Amino acid sequence: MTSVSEIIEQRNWQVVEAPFNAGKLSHLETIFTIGNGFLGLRGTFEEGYPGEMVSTLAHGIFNHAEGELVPDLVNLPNPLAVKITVNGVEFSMERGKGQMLGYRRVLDLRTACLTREVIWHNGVDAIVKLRFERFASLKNPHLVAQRISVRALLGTPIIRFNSRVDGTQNNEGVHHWEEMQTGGEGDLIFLNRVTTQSRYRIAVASLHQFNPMLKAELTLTAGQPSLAYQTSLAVDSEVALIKWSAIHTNRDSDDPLHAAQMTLKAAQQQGYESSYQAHVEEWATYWHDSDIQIEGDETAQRAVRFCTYHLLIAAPRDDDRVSIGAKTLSGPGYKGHVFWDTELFMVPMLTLTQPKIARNLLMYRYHNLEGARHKAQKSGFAGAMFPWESTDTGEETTPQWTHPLPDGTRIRIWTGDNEQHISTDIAYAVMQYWHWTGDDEFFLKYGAEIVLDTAVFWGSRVEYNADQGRYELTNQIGPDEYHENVNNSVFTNRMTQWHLQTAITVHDWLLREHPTAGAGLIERLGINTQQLTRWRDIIARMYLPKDPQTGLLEQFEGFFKLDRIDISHWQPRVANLDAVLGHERTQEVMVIKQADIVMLMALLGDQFGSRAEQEHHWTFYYPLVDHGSSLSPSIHAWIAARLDHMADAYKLFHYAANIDLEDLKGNIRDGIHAAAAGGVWQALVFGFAGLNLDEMGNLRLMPKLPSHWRSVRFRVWCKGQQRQIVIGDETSTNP
Ligand code: IFM
Repeated sequence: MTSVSEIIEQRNWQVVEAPFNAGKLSHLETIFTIGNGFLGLRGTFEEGYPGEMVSTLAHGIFNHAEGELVPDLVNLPNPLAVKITVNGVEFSMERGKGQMLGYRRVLDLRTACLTREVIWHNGVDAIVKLRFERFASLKNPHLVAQRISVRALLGTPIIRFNSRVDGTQNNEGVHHWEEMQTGGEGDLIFLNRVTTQSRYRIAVASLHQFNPMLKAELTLTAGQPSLAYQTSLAVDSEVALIKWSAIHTNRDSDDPLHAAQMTLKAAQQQGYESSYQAHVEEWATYWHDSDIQIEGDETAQRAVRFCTYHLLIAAPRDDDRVSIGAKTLSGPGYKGHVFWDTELFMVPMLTLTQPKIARNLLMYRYHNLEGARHKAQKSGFAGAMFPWESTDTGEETTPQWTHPLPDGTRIRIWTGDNEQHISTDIAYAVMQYWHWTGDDEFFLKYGAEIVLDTAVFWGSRVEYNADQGRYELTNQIGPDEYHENVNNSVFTNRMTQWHLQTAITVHDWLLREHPTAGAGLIERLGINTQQLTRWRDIIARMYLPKDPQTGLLEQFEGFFKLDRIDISHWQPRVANLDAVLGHERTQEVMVIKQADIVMLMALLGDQFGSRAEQEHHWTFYYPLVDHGSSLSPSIHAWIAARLDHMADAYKLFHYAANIDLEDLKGNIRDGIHAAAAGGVWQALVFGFAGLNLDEMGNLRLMPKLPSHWRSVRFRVWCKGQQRQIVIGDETSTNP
């Protein structure tokens, strides 16, 4: 018999939809995405519905279609498509097409397996139970497996399966493919394609199995190869289709089609159960390292696991030339582009729980240094200036304009030009990775170069104001993107100061610990005594606007002169305040999009200032924030916990953790808010648990748990050792 605690434990690993919710189709497609760090498949249904957003994405496959402003992460052919007819009536959950007698869909986070069970009357002469199961193998990331069974509950129906590789998909109307081959033979169908501009080649192939095998009917329509199978069922008997699909690209193989065929052959030989077991075992190791257990709060427990799941399915395990886009591989939002979201929100969780993956993500930036150098050079600067939005080349890929508004006008997007703090965000993530892992090999060969060459950029970017005798940064966008092209954003100026200080430390470490390699790198980057002197001067005389009366840092020059408005006046609402107030008015008021000065507090901790100074800034800035970005609540939760504002901390944490499960931003159809997911982990670990690594490399805990939480447990890697953290009755950190 299953005990209550086992039932609760199972429930805490599951996201369930029951009954069917046709009105939340695209919300749930995002939620029910499966993936394995190589590819992501949205949770669309096998049979297809109007209004669905079918999406199969693989890291790194970008294409810049003619006439488009920027590249897209390309929507690949859909391998999941299977239509089923029962005595000639096509299975559908739409109203009026047969009758649904039961429905339950479950995403099991522990096994990363999506199942759906439907009891369906075909409206004429049969009732069947359909069961759909799918997983994207974590053992072999090129493999997707589906098992679809149909059991006759009433009648003796003829069941027909029509399985396709569906190449009709595009990116919201933008086409990226040239067809090379639509093919099939026996129980195999495939598509072989190439992207129009980037020339990535890709093969998607599916192999079908029944036991005993059924006769296959092959149809080769261009871009949509299909196989049909038919059988009749006696009452209470069942037929099951196993559909194996393989996706390979020329990023992983010279001959993607051949590689796909080999993957399918191996899967078939291994068999479904064994493949599934191998996948589940791999997930068990993932969860062993990355799970956080919360006792006393089921909602938080499930939401935190949901966030962790979505980060893990998007995290590239075997590829260090790709990174995680702001919407992971779960939808078309931001066209798959990579932002600061990755380094400041997602990488920290991976650095501490999956350091090899964190390293891969940082290597992506290393490999793209040439693009960053090119961007700096084009803008008249030295060193490396990373793009605000990044794809596969390291070149800037932020669009310069929005799509036309209803009145036909378009708004200029300035982030690609002026949100330059991204370079420091990346350097910060490199330093944090090095600090926690002690991975000197990475740092010496790659990390130091990122930190130093981005410092070279800042050295050339910072402007000297001779009248004031200080260094400044004009025309910037800080994290508060409501206020564009401002002068002396405190976040950017202070982080630049941190960056240059860090670069000097790195410079000295290189010469001390690795004199030959270090001197070689320093010379190659053109860093000389004169430059170091300038860096020191910038550190000493960087302008941080501050009100001398109140002692408050001014978010940027002029911020305190803006109109003060009471943002609670517009509550409750889902729309961001800039949409309510309009772009122009937003520039004139003291409303903050997301953690800005508060983000600085999170990144710098005690270096920001004393506890009293932090409290002073929190009191002023917290009421001004609109959380217009999903990145904001988790960072505020972290700082609220550190400052003992526990009610606010929990409220913000809860909001961040449920942002996608409850579609709190109203745009989940575009994909998962991955930064929020990573921020939730940080709010819990750095905020509630107060985990820190001191200067001597010792782990420190300063727990401040929500009062109804009985305990929290998690593991972190620190300098090559895994440590278990238990906070609760007996708080401890065990090796
Ligand atoms: O990077 C963020 C940005 O800071 C706020 N708007 C959304 C972007 C992608 O998540």
